[in-house]
Amino acid sequence: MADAKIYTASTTAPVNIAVIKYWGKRDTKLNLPTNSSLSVTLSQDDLRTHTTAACSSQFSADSLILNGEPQDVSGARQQACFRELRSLRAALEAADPSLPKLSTLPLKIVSENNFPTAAGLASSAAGFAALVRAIADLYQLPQSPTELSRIARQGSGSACRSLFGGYVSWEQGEAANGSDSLALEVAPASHWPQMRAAILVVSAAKKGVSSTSGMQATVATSALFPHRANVVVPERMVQMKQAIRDRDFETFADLTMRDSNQFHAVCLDTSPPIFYMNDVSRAAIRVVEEINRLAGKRVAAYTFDAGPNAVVYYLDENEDLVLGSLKGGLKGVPGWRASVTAEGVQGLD
Ligand code: 2P0
Repeated sequence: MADAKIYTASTTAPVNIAVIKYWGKRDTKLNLPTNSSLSVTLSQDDLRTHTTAACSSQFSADSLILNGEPQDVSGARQQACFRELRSLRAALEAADPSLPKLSTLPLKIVSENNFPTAAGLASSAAGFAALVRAIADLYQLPQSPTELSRIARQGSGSACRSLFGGYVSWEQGEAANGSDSLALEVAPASHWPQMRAAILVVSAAKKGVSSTSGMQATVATSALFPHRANVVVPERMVQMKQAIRDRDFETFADLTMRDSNQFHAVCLDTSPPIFYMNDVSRAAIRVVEEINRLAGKRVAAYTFDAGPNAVVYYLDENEDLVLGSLKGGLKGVPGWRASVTAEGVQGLD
């Protein structure tokens, strides 16, 4: 009689918010980017995906349930992750015939976000990082977070950065097969524990233009884009890594704000133009610029992804000043705080 056991593993994965932005693919199938990027992983207290992966001969087909809603798993992204993880498991099973043959069993993935999905809060990053880690744990794979980041990248580019906590780079790589396009830890969260991030939820609505289609429209039509990808970002990656190593908040803040603004500039330079920020987003920029002007130095840094919501980085010594000014200057916008997490994905079993 066939083994009808249900094997399970659960995990949580954090959101990461880029300070040097990923925008543009050189290979849309493998999610290979046109430039490297760098992010800060946020605390799981506020924003995280919880995922349970199960496999059993009792299941009839692969399935995925996100926030209680069945999702299509036939898409290339999910299929790529399932295929790669299964082949790693199959290699283990081939090397040790006493292992249960999990690689051939249907998978059932159940995932919950504790924040709005597809609202520009990096939900796909946490989602695919959790999916990959949960299945890797289910299969008891020995691969490192960097090795798993190659697989998570194929689910969603930014997901590769959520395999680590703290400060994480995604090195764009050169290989056509993506073997060197992976995430590396720049510094753990403990390196700079004073870092804080305030998330201002301007809108929880789904974004109008998906990142995947928006970035390809930018690659195809923006005249500014090649300069950003080929000249500006490579220099900024070097400077940002150094600023993090030196715990130099002024430089970190300057680069973060410039990079957010340049990302939104190439969106505006896309034809037709893409607008992710709105009037409240621009009001948040003005408040942060004013905080820094009054302080006489950069004590706060805004950044915006593919949506209107702001993330403002600051050091804990400036918390009262920054949060007080944001609340005073942006009446009615709920904000909350998330410290930088010490860990990336966490196995729960
Ligand atoms: C980032 N974003 O670096 C940038 C900044 C949005 C703005 O990564 O097509 O959802 O799944 O690889 O990862 C959003 O893009 O796109 C993103 P896909 P993804 O965080």
